Amino acid sequence: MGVRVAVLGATGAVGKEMLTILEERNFPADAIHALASRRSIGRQVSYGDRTLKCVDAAGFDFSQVDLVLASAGGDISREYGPKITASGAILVDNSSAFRMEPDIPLVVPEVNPDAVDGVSKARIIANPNCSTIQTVVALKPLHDLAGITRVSVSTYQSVSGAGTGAMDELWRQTKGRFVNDPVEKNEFSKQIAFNVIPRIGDLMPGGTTNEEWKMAVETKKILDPDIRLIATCVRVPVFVGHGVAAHVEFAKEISPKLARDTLRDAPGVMLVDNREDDGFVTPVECVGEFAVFVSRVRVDPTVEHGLAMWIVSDNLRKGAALNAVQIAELLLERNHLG
Ligand code: A2P
Ligand code: 11C
Repeated sequence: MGVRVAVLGATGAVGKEMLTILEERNFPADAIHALASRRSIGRQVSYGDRTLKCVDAAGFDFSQVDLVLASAGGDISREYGPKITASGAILVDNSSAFRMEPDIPLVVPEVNPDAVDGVSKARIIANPNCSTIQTVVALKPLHDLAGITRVSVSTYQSVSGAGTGAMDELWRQTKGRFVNDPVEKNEFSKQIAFNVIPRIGDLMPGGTTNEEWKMAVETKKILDPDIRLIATCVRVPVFVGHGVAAHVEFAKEISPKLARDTLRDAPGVMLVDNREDDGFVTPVECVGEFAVFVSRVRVDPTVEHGLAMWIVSDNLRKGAALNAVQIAELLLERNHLG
């Protein structure tokens, strides 16, 4: 039996990828609806070779669908979540609105697939933050092997993580530099073209940003509550693809060779670590790919059992839309849909 699906935020950077990936992976959709704001009524979005006309989410009857994949921001998810679940549909939500709710599973299928069975409580599954997803996919097999105790990450996050408006801002500022236009800032508080910004999300008391906080608490919820993680999250002038430099401490000895051999076979991971000048993956090379790429695995000699590595992935795909579609596939496999 097929599933009736709606994508909420279908005109957005992630929503468009959700539609593309549902089609690419032959998700058995009996019907598919593209929902956005009233601004987008009638706008066409691609679903494989077909085009769908967007409808206003506000007027949509959610009892027509079994599953909603949402990526329209936290406020919209909070507004529509109760309506969606009350109508009987399951919500897979890409925003941060519900991630830390105890009754709502936060799922990365390669890491904690069994958590999807918790969907019966609230009928919502939360999709984690993009930089968290790629980090835990790479860490999980190493944690199983040698017990991770602490992680320190610096992220290099592309502007698409902040949506279509942010991509447009990088483009405009970059172009503007060559024709001497003044720098206009709407999406980012500082210039992003030819610059890097060590602030993603709002600053919290104590000086951490909420993006950094999310990486720490989401990693605990998905992978292991005992793992301590400190992050510095940085926006870089890249359109798509997040990089993460991770320094990982283990309870037990783990050699780079064993780590590489393990990562080579790990689900969702592509090891590209050739120990030559170009033997690593950069963000532009992972655009459009499904995998989390791991490169530059090496000893961290400053701690007793430590490894350093570089982790990169398409933030719109594995970091968002692909992970959401994989959750939908899991829900289907485990008879939670239909
Ligand atoms: P719209 O294009 O109609 O504004 P991005 O993350 O790329 O910025 O995309 C945000 C997505 O969220 C878009 O699809 C946008 O639709 C959607 N969205 C924003 N506000 C609303 C709303 N009030 N109701 C439904 N969808 C919304
Ligand atoms: C970024 N990681 O790159 C953010 C986007 O909690 O889902 C995703 C924010 C979130 O800006």
